[in-house]
Amino acid sequence: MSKIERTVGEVYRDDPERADAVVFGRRGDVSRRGFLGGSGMAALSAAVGGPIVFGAAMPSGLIPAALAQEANTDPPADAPAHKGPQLLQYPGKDGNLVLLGDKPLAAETPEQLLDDETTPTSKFFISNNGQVPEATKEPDAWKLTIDGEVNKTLELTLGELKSKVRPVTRRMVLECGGNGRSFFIPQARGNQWTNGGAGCAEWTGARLADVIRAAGLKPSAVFSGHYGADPHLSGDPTKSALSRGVPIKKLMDESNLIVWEMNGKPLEPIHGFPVRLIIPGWPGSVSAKWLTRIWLRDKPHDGQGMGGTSYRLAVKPMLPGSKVDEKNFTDLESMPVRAIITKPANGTRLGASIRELNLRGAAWAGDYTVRAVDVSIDFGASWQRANVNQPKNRYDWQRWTATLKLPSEGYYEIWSRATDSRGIMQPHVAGNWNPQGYGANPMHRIAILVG
Ligand SMILES: Nc1nc2c(c(=O)[nH]1)N[C@H]1C(S)=C(S)[C@@H](COP(=O)(O)O)O[C@H]1N2
Ligand SMILES: [Mo]
Repeated sequence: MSKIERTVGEVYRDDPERADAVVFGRRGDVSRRGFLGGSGMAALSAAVGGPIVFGAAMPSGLIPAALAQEANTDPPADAPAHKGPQLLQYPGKDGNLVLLGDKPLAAETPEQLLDDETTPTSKFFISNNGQVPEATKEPDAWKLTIDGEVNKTLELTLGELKSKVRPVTRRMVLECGGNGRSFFIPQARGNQWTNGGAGCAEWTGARLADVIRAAGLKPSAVFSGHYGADPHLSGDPTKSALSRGVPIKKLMDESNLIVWEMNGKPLEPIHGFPVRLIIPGWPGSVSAKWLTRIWLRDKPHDGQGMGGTSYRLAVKPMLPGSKVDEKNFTDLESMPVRAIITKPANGTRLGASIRELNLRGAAWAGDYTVRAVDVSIDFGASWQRANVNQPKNRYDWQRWTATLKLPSEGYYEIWSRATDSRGIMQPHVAGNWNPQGYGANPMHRIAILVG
């Protein structure tokens, strides 16, 4: 590595604003800043490993994708000093999930591992708020309670539930409410998910609405509260690790399932064995694992993870770090639209003669569908429409493909952005900052080097 290469790369990591000023022009001289030229281009090209083919279109303020990951994310405090993320070693996982947190356990799937139509369990992300409960030896004896604003409390075992219903299988996205959090500047509190706090698996179980109807929903029921068997991190038995819920309209959605199989096999212990909820489209935290109870309530649920700034967005924009006014917050409901490039991987190097790039990815949009995915090879100066598949069933993700021409050797950034069925599109950068970092869905960018 040449001296300048190290310098610019390091500066981008340590002080992106200064790096931007160095590369794009003198700080303060706003009129001269904007696009990359001359010496800035040379320095940046050296840092990213090759000439930036569409450098003339590169806007200032943009941390190159080749340098962005390190610039944005702090590794866990006890991560080894070497470069690169810490990988999770866990039974049933393939050793390539990125560890984001230890206690409680959280690990994400790098975008390039979300390249399967159906996400294998071995690659599926993990998000916990408490301890992992010990796996029961008698799954069919597991007790479920439906109580509160119902005509009669329903207590049944998983064995009874399985024998009473015709199981339904659906391929549906499960996505952590904090997915995309690492893209907030300044950094928001919590696990620093990139785009990999999501996966799309085949879930098998009973329709939740049928079970609730069997208990008889009273007109006074307005909200649910979900409980799992995982102990609080502190071990305090009077506290729950997580207990969230949804309004009745969402609860009774026919896509919601009480699930005992994932990808055709009994749930893995870490994914909620023997039984969990899947309430697709909304923050994953409403899909309680190790499910023990659904409490029908006559007011919005106030369990662990409800209220305050948890899983909530600011209604009016707030200044990062400013005092929180709880009245300015509302629950995050449908997850925002997102497209990811799953092939090639960020940082892929191609042979010097390659002039065509086949892209593949996935897109999803909470309660909505994806109307379009666009890709750009020139920092958003022009866009090309991708081919987007239909979902297999509601809440399935939509796989997409596109082919781009590469005019010459050099460094490229490929950007992808999706638009949902309402016409809402992913923004360039994470907007609407909030203290716990929900709702970040900026376009996905990958760096590609040809030659
Ligand atoms: N009982 C219980 N259920 C839970 C959680 C938890 O901590 N405890 N985490 C939730 C969160 S925040 C998410 S994103 C999803 C993640 O599901 P997974 O770990 O199976 O991928 O589970 C949800 N269900
Ligand atoms: Mo989550």
